[in-house]
Amino acid sequence: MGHENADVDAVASAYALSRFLSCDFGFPGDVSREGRALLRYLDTPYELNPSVNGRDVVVVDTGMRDMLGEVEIEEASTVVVIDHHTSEPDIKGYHFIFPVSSTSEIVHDVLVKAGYDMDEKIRISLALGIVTDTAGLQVADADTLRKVAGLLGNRVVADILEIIRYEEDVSERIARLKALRKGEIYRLGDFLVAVVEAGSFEGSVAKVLVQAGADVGIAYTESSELDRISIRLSRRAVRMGFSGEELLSGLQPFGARCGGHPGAAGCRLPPGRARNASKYLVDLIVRALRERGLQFDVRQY
Ligand SMILES: [Mn+2]
Repeated sequence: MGHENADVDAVASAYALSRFLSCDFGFPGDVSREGRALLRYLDTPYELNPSVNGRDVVVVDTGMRDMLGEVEIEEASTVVVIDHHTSEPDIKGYHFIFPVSSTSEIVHDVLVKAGYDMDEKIRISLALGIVTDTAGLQVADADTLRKVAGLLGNRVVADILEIIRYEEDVSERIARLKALRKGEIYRLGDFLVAVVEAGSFEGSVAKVLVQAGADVGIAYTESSELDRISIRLSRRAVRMGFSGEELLSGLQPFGARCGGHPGAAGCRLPPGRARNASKYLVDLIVRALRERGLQFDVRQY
């Protein structure tokens, strides 16, 4: 079982492990669009919001209870967590955490050690899991690259990435364009933070803010049921030691359930809180920069 809004790494790991273990696989809540594209290619049945009562469950790509949504993991018989995120897991069970590129890389290593003969679908899935979790191999080291080389066979990366490409619909493109004419820009010395109310497609909107020049892009949506915040960081911000996942973890007082990586993270909050929580994120960034000894006035545009 992967995590909520399962990304390609989670889908690939869950699929490959389910083939290896001859078991079912599934995801809590929804699957990301890229994840769904991979599932279409795999063309294999999977469960959404599986009942885990009395079943043995391997949770992949997260160790955090909050990332399992409605799934009552406490009802499972045996729980194993396989993850590459280094945060201490709070899901009870057997933990196998390795600080490598992706969960797909861990699953790859398990299958290779077991002498399991991976077919094309497993190899392509795991390659995609590694490629997407390493920003298109940009942060993959030699060891990881060697594994991807083995998985690719005679295909090229651009070729397999076509599998998870999805057509952006017109409403997503409008949400991105609208982001460019609204929101607040905070200048903290030469560090720029942009905050926008997105309405939808927060991840996509936050990304466009960074592409347009922000060091940190924050996009939020408030709704009557559930608020969402997405955060994206420029490479420079990550190099400076900022982490989107870490920043969002500061939103626990708002009742936020968060997950992600240094460069990209997201959270869900009870309704009516995302606007203030986003402002609070700006305060956290201001504080973090000042703690580094940087002196500046906060200017807002
Ligand atoms: Mn991952």
